[in-house]
Amino acid sequence: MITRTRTYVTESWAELKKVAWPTRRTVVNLTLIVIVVSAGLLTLGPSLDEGEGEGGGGYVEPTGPAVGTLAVVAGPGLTFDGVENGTFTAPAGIVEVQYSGDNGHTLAFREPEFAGFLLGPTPNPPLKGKVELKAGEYDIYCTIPGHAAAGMQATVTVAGA
Ligand SMILES: [Cu+2]
Repeated sequence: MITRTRTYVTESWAELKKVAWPTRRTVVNLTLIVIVVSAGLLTLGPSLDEGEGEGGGGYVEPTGPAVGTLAVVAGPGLTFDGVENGTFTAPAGIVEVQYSGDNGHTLAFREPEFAGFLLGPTPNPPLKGKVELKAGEYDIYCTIPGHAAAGMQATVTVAGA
């Protein structure tokens, strides 16, 4: 029994010596990588949560009363208010965009500051939403594939204050 145990210990020791143990430097480097990756995930986590908290698109409506409205009707056909590539006007300031008309259409802005703003698809809510407009031109369009290209888009001109 003792002999067997001794043989086992001797063989195990021989096996252990064959194992390529990582050097101290390798262990330190691997530890640093784990720490850096963990820190990165910790930093990334909250920013991902923020994106989801704002409804995915990240668009936040301006607070406060609207100074005017921008009423848009979907259709007939692939148009806004029956006009392909039409034009609208709106006052500067907080404007409530109102959407109605044919079913199966959306309304969004091409400007990056309104990324995530989306009305419809009609008749599903939201069919109105607020945007803060400055003097200049904005482009609205229906996001359903093919609709904007067919003319379901328009320029919104905002007069100077
Ligand atoms: Cu459409």
